[in-house]
Amino acid sequence: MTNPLYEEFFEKHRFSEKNFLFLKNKETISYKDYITSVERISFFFKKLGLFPGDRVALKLKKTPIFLSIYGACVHRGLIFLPLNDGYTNDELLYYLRDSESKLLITDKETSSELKSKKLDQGFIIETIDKDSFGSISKELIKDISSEKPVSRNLNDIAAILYTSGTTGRSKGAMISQENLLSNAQTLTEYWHFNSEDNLIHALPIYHTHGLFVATNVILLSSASMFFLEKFELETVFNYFPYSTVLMGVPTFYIRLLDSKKLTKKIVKNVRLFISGSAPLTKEINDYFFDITGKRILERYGMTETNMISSNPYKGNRISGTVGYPLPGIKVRITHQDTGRLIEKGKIGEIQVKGKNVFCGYWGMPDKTANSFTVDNYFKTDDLGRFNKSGYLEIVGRLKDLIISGGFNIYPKEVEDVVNSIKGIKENAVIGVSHKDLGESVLCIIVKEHKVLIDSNLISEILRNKLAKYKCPKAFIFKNSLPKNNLGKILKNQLREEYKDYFK
Ligand code: MLC
Ligand code: AMP
Repeated sequence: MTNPLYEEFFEKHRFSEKNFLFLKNKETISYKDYITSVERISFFFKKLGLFPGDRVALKLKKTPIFLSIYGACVHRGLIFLPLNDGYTNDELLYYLRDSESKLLITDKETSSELKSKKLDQGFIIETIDKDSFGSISKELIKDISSEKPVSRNLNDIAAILYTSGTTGRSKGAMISQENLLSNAQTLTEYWHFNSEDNLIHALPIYHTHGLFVATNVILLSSASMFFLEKFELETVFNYFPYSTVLMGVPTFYIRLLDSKKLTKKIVKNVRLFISGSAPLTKEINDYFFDITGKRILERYGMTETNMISSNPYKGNRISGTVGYPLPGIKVRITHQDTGRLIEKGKIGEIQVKGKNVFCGYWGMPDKTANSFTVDNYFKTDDLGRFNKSGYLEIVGRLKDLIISGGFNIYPKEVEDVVNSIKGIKENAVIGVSHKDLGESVLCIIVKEHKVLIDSNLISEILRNKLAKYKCPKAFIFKNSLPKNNLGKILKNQLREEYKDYFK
């Protein structure tokens, strides 16, 4: 019986007294205790009647038990399906129904709300609170004899991560054991992770960055993490002297640079600063280097592909680029209309092939087929080029997507909700440059004639339907929107007109 992911990430730590997590309240969790909780939860899943391949959805705050549930799913061959804890019930129910999840693990508040509205049909609910109390916690104190992990092979699906689409419904990216294992092995080696490392983990753990890039690399290299509930500037500064690596989105670095506490001395022990999920400007990267003497390593990835490229660990890290394709991963640039390969240096769509690339969208064979070329390259919808030294530069996106503080927001999803509000004739949602978040969401609205509706009311309606990070930070009312001859809204014109709005 084998289960490659369980063996590489979890099983080997079974007897290790080493600290896996350092928590803010000064508590620590050893690898051994972590694996015990993983196996107890796995046993609980068995008692619930779950079978390999069943989907287990999580909508929980960031706590250590989240990571135990991840391990338990791998142990039991279940498909791990983490969700943003800020999702509204509408959003949550879409994911549960689309994935046909058998189990939802959430906080008591969400559970009571779903039950009281009779929305808990078709799945079991178990609870965990912020303080790790709830129906699952009881299982953690039970003494159970350990069981062997369920047999799995590298092609089996280990997780589904939902990613929104420019059009239509959100898609569940099916990620196999091989996708996760191969990428973690590559990154561990490329970024020189070892058991002496202490990573500051301040990212959310429902996205590939905080979950798979950060956590898997730590598990594989038997290193430790300072496990923060979220990015808190002061706590991060307190941890710097004891840390060796920080992984973050550009907003982390923008906020660090805003503080006078950032000095060469405080980051003396940090061997590596990594940035990804959104573009890191050359200015921020160079300024960080001026202040700290350390060059941030920028890398590029996607939910569907895990990590694709990285600046080198040794050698020149070039700001404004995302480095070389990672070992074993093929990256090519093709003409965005014809799909033909184009000359080096020219801009086109970035396409990717390798063991890192996901297995398709859950229940969407047509969308899956459309996302791959005939020779099996994944079409990223990102625009880029290779510079003369072979470094990849991302220069734009074919998809209408806003990346705010590392979170992806699809304008179409927000526009549809705004349009559904009575009294609104039409609207356009655009991303506008923002000092802290990189880009932020602006909504330009045309109201029906003589309708009394203001931004407070619209904002309130949106907050009931969409996670907060998707909600526009400002609304502008106009008499009309600029359009071309075919009636398509000219978003570029709007982006240009409002480019300084958040400055
Ligand atoms: C929080 N808010 C945001 C936001 N984060 N709004 C827009 N964009 C964001 N990124 C909202 C909250 O809902 C809240 O609204 C208000 O802003 C303040 O919330 P907060 O909790 O205090 O925010 P803060 O802690 O400041 O969070 C900002 C952040 C965080 C940048 C630290 O968003 C973050 O950790 N982002 C990382 C995202 C990430 O991991 N992406 C990886 C995706 S994977 P209100 O109304 O209540 O005030 C991927 C692939 C790859 O992209 O390559 O990695
Ligand atoms: P997601 O769908 O949340 O996984 O987001 C993936 C997208 O984030 C990619 O397709 C890119 O558009 C963007 N992205 C990730 N890393 C970088 C980076 N270093 N620079 C620019 N964009 C990035």
